[in-house]
Amino acid sequence: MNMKKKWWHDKVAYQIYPKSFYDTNGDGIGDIPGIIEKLDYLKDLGIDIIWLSPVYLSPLADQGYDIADYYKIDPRFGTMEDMDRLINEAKKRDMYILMDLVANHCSDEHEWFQKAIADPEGPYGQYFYLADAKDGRPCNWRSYFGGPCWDELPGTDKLYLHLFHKKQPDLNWENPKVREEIFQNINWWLDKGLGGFRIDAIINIKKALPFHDYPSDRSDGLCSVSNMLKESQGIGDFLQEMKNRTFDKYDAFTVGEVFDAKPEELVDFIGENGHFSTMFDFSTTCFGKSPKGWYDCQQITPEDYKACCFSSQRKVQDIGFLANVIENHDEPRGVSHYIPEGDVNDTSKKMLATVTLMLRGIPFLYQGQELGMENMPFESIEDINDVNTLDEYKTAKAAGLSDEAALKAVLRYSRDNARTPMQWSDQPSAGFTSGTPWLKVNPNYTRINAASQIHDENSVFSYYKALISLRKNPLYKDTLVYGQTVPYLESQKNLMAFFRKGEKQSLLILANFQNEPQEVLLPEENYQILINNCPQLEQQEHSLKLQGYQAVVLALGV
Ligand code: TEU
Ligand code: CA
Repeated sequence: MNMKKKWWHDKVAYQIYPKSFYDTNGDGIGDIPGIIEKLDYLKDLGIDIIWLSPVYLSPLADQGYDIADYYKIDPRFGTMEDMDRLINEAKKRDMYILMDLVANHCSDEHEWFQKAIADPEGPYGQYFYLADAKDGRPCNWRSYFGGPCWDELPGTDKLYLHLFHKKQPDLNWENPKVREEIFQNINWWLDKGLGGFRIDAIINIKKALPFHDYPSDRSDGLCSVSNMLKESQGIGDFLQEMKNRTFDKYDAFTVGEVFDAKPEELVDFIGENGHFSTMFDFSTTCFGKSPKGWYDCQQITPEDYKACCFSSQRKVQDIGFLANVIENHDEPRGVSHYIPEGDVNDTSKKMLATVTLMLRGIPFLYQGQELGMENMPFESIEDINDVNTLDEYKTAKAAGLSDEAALKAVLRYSRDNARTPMQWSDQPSAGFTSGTPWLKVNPNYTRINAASQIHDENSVFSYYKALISLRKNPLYKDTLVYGQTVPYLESQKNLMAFFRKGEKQSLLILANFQNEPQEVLLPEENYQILINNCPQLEQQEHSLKLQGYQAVVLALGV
C-alpha cells in the first residue's frame, strides 16, 4: 500500500501519569520537574513521544480529567514555567510532548460552569446541557461512573448532563462558542511547541438529540450510554472542523481515545485525511466487557488475545495506523491481565512486549510497563481511590456478591492497579517520593524497579530497549513500520505468529503464549535470529521448539 509518510509513523510513544511518576518536592505527588529529571531515562529507553495525562488546574475528582482552567497548570504538578521548560528540554532531546485534550467535559469548578449556575438563562447556560427539573430527567442514561447522568444544577431549578462524574459536566459542542473556546485553547498550547494531543473520551461529544430513553439494562432502570453512541450521527463535522482549525496548521500528532466507533468510520477517523493521526486499539482491553459491570466480565485467553490483535491489524492496515497498548491509566497492568495467573514472569512479560512492539502500529508504552510492573495486591476497598472502581464495587454488591467476591472481581480491573507510584528503586516508597505517596506503592518494588534493571542486560527494561532499537534499526525499520502483518499458523493453539512483510524483506515473529513448550514449523530454512527472550533456541531441521513463553524475531531468507 502506498501511504504518504508522516513524521510520527516511526515513533515510539510513552504515557506518563504525572501524579505517580516522580515527586521532586516530597509532597507525595509526582510533578513536572520530576518528569524533566527523568527525560534522559526515557530517551535511553528509545522514547520519542511523551503523552502526559492531564496536569491542568483541577480539583482532581477524576485525577485531572476534570479541568477547572485549561490555561493553567495545577500547582500540585508545578508551574507554567515548568511546563515550558519540559517542552524545551524534550525538544533538545528530539522528543515531543503531548498533552491530554479533555474537551467532552470540564470541571464543575470551571468558571463557565460557575457562571451557568449563577445565570442558567445567560450565555454560559448554553455551554452545557441544561434541562428544566420540573420535567424530570430528559433521559435514562447511566453515567460511566454510576448513577443517572443528570444532576441538579446547584441552587437552580435546572438539571445538567454529565456522562462521567457529577463533577464533570458535559460541554455542549452544538454551541459554536464552545467549539471556539476549545480551538483557541488547543492553538494556544500548540503555539508553545507541543507535539500534539491525546484526545480524551472524544466519541461522547456528539449526542443523539433530542435526549430520549433507551431500554434499561440493569435493575437501576438506567441504560448504557453506548445506546446513544450507536445512534448519534455527525461527529465527523465537529472533528474535521477541529482538525482544520487547529492540528493541521501545526502538523501536530493526535491520538484519539475512541470507544464505540462505527467500524465503517475507521477511514474517517484515521485514514489519509482522517480526524486524527491515529487512535488506540482497544480490542484486547475491551474484550469480554459485560453490560452488567466488571464483576461479570469474561476473562481473556491467549487465543482471544491473538484473535483481537489480528482482527485489528487486518481492519486497519490498508487504511492507516492504530496505536498499540497493553495497558494505560484506565486498565489493569497488561502482564497481570493477559498472562494467566501463575505464569507471570520475566519471560512471559518479554513475550507480551515482543508481540506488542512488533505488530504494525504506533506503540504506546505506559509508565512502568518497561519494568514489567504488575497489578497491586490491594487488600481492602479502603485502599482504592478511583471513582470508577468504587462504583463498580457498589454494582457488584448490588448484584448480590459478597464483600469478598465483589472486591476480588473489581480488583482484577481496577484503574488503580496502574496508578500506583512508578518503581524507581528499592529505596523507601520505591524512590518515587521522599514523603508519603498519595497512593500506596506496590510492595513488589524491592524486586521490580528501574535501578536494578537499567544495567542488567537480562532485565525486562533492557529487553524493551532492544525491541525499540530493532524498530529503529535502519536495516529493519521500514518493514517494522510499514510492512503488512500477515498471520502465520493462525490456528495453532496458543501460538501467536505473524510475518511483517516489507518491500524487500520478511520478518517472522513467533510467540509461544503458554507455559508448555511447543514446536513451530518454519516457512524457510534460512533465517537470522534478531531477538530471543530466552537464553537458548532449540533449532530443528524444519522447525523450532519454543520453550514456555519463548518469543523470537527472525529475519527470513538470510
Ligand atoms: O476515559 C474514557 C472512558 O470511557 C473511561 O470511562 C473508560 O471506559 C474506563 O476508564 C474504563 O475503566 C477517559 C480517561 O482515560 C479516563 O481516565 C477518564 O476518567 C475519562 O475519560 C473521563 O475524562
Ligand atoms: Ca510533588
